[in-house]
This record gives sequence, C-alpha cells and structure tokens, in this order.
Amino acid sequence: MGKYYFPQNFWWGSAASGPQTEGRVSKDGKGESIWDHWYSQEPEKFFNQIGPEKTSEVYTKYLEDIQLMKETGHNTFRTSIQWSRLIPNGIGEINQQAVTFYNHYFDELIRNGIEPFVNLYHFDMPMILQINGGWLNRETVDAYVNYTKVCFELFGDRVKKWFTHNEPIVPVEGGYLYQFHYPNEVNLKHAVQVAFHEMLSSAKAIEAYHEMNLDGEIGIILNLTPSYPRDEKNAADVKAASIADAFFNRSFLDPSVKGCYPKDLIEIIQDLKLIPEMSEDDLSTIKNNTVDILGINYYQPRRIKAKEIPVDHEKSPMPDDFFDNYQMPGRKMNPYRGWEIYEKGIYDILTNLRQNYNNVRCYISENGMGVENEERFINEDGMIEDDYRIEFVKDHLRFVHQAIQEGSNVQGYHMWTCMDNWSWLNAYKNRYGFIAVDLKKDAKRTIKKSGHWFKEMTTNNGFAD
Ligand code: BGP
Repeated sequence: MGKYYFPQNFWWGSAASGPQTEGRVSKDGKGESIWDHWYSQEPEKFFNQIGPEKTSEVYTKYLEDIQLMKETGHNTFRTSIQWSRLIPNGIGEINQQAVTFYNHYFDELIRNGIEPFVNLYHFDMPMILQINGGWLNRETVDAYVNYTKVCFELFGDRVKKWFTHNEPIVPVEGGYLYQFHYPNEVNLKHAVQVAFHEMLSSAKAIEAYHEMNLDGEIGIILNLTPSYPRDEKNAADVKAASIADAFFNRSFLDPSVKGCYPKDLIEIIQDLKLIPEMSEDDLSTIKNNTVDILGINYYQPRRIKAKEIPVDHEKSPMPDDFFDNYQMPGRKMNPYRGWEIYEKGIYDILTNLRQNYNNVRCYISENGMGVENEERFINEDGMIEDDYRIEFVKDHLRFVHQAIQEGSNVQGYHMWTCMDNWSWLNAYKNRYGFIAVDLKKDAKRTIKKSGHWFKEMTTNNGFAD
C-alpha cells in the first residue's frame, strides 16, 4: 500500500482564465480581445461555432462558483485578469465596472479561505493593440507593463501571488507558427520577435512589481513539455530532442529562472539570421528580473527523433526543420485531446528544476484531462462519474510526491480546471472540470465525482491506496 501525503499548507486547487470563463454581458464595458475579434470574423473555426462571449458566465455566477470551490476542497485558485476588460483600449482609460468585478471576485475568494493567484496575460491581446502588431510591436511591451502596474495598484494589497504570463510559448506557436491563434501566421522571424517581447515584458513587470514592495511574489507560468529522444543511445535523436527542448521549453525557462537565454538556441537563431530587434539594456533587464516562483503546466511529453528528410532552412525556416516528432509505440493516449499521457514526465520536470535550475520554488499550475461527451457517464443522481479523472490525478500526484521526497521545492498542485470552460478553438468540445457546466440549462453547475474525491483528498492532504 502506498501513502501519498503532502507537506503542510500545500496549495490545492485549480486554474482557469478570464477569457475562458467570464463571458460578456451587455454594457459591461469590456473591449475586444483577439478572440472576440477572430470569432466575429471566422466563427466556423470554433468547435460547434461557440464563441467567447458566453463561456461559463463566471462574471455573473462567481458567488455560486466560489461556494463550489469550497465544496471541492480548494485552498487556492488561479484565474487571470482580462486586459481588454480592465483597459478596453489596451492603454488609457480604466473600466470601473471591471475594477468592481475583480474586487468582488478576489474579496469573495479570500473571505472563503481561497487564496487568489492572479495571472496577467492568458493569450488575450486587446484587439486594438493587435491591429498595431500585438507582441510584434515594442510599444505593446510598454502598454503591458503599464497595465500590470494598474493591476498591482488596484489589487496588490490583497493578491499576493502574481504571474506575468501563462504559457507564453503558446501565442508564439499558435499565432506565428502552427495556426491556432490569431493572427494565424506562419513566420519564424515574427515568432522570435514575439517571444522576445513577451519575455521582456515579463521581466519588466517583475521589476515593476518588486519596486512597489507589495509583500507578495511574482513569477511566470510555463508549459514544460519534456523532450524525450526516440533512442537515448542515438546521438542524432538526442541532439534533435535537445533542440526541441531549446525552442519550446528553455526559450522561456532559462531567461525566466536564470536570467539568460540558452547558448544552443542563440546559435540556431543567429545561424538563421533571426536575432530579434532589441534595445541596449533589454538583456540586462531580463538578467536582473528573474522569477520568485515558477508555475508548471504539464499535460504531455514531446517525443522526438532526428530529422528524416533534411530541409533547406533558407526557404521558410521552422523549428521542425531540426527534428521530427515521434509516436512511441504503445504510448498511453487521451484520445479526445490527442495528447499522450505520461505521468512520469511531471517527476522528470521537477527533477530537472531541482538539478539544473537551483531548485526554484515552484508549483504545478495546470494538469488535467479533457474528455469529450462526458454526459455518457451521468449516473441516476445526475452526477458525472469521471473515475478516469480521479485516476489521472492520483497517477500524477504519486510522482509529485516522489519528487518531494527527493527534495523538490514544489509547493502545490492545481488542476485544469475548476468547472468546464471554453477552450479556444475547441470551445466546449473537451471538458476538463471538477464541476460540469450544462450549456443547455443556463450553464447549470454540478460537481462531478472527481470534485467530491478532490475535496476528500485535500481535506486529508493526500491519499493512500
Ligand atoms: C493550457 C492552457 C489553458 C487550457 C488547457 C487545456 O495550455 O493554459 O488555457 O486551455 O491548456 O488545453 P485545451 O483547452 O487546448 O484543450
């Protein structure tokens, strides 16, 4: 029998984001984000043509939702402020209705013993800034830093855990390489510039926060996808995996935690003649403003083999010119999302951070399993019996526990997500929540079996089996 109990004051909870949960009501003063805009232009791109205007209606239902968080054993919860809600034009006037909403939301969480963790950017560029280039434009960095200062001033007396970005590599991949975010380009030069500006904006927001002496912590949330070579004894596979790791993990992990970019990545970008534009002191800003804490989102590993057919980088270079993805025979899959489930990956990430990143203070900020058509599992009491989700969490927690035994500095575990929410182009296809949301019945909430299990598990601060 195994026993998996966690350190005192471990953070148990879940994560969500503003754009995926809040929804819009008429005259709420919110400006358009790139998602509102994209949906208005090309609704057919979104699963079942469901757009971001309704989502799970947290804007009006947050009081009820916070009670459900309590019932599902949360002591912490992450969401994000929507930049386009707080400052509808990206810069300038503040929307007072947004201030009221976020004040009430955060106060109510605190009153109920749930510490709010607040992220400042979750893929949701205000459209008005995107028109002028979004993260491609240096001025967006200044606008963002100004927005973050407004947030710190308004909410920093109560919010003590801040995050500058969620998964900053994803807008790079989605918007500028693989076409699943607006503006839907394929352009590595732009991708590199966007990544650099996001990173710089993070360092500058950290600098601004520390200057304000608000007695809290600030960090970044990264989706770390460990890169495993097909064959560890094959040097070409190992090299290819290491390049994928440089592009997709170390591109943000190293500057965020160590304050500098990895050498191998710089060399590749230099060879491709794609070094981004920067000002003289940008690199020292990044060097001097590393994170207090790191959030780790973990869903799947990346399996890599050496490139089978060499490509000519001169034409239209892509990260994938340097490696091929590899489908490991016998891998365990989540067929709905098409992602491999590899629980040990979470341990490998934590071990890597312990050994190579000075054991940075961290927590698991997202982990989860999106499943389609969960109504199949509704029992006679109207509850979804999602035993697979319970198994998924336990299987990952065993490895988190092992990492802690070996000295990892991991402080908590957040599930993606609290209640079913809107997942970008996938809209409501795959459901991730501890709590079901019935879109046909006015977004009615019902706790799933996993939510009840989570309450019991977090009350015991772990589990035995
Ligand atoms: C993460 C994002 C979330 C969330 C989650 C699930 O990458 O931070 O916003 O969406 O993945 O993924 P998806 O919604 O693509 O199924």
